[in-house]
Amino acid sequence: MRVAVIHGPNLRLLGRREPEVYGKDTLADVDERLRALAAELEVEIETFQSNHEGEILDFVARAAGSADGFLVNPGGLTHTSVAFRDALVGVGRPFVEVHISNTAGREPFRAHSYLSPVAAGVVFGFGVQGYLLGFRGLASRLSGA
Ligand code: CA2
Repeated sequence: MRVAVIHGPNLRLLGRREPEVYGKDTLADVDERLRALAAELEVEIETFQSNHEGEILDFVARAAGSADGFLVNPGGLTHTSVAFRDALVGVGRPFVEVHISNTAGREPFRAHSYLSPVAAGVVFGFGVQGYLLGFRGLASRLSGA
C-alpha cells in the first residue's frame, strides 16, 4: 500500500508564522512523524509540497500511477479550487482532507471546502496531530478494515 501526501500553498511556513493558529511544528517535523507512522503501519509514503496549483495537479496525476490514496492539506486551495477537486476525483483514488486549524470556527469563507464532499474523510481542528489521524483513517480505508 502506498500513500501520497500533498501539502498545499504556504504550508512550508508551518512552525515559522502564526504559531498561535498552526502550532510550532515545522513541515519537516510533520513529514518525519508521518514517515514514522507509515513505517509502523507498513505503508509506503511520499510527500510533496508546492505553492503552485498547476504543479499540484501534475503531481496528483503522476503520483496516482503508484499511490493507492492521498492525504491532502489543500491549504487555501480548499476554498477556491474546483481544479484540485477535479484532479483528485479524476484519478479515482480515495483521499483524506486534513486541516490543522478548526476551519469551521474561523472566517466564514474557510467553512466551505470544494474537496470535502468528495473526500473519503475529513479531519480538522486537531493541530498537526490531524495528519496522523487522517493517515490512520486512510490506511484503514485502503486495507478494507
Ligand atoms: O488549517 C489548515 O490546515 C488550513 O488548511 C491552512 C491554510 C488555510 O488557508 C486553510 O483555511 C486552513 C493556510 C495554509 C498556510 O499555511 C501557513 C502555515 C503557517 C503559517 C502561515 C501559513
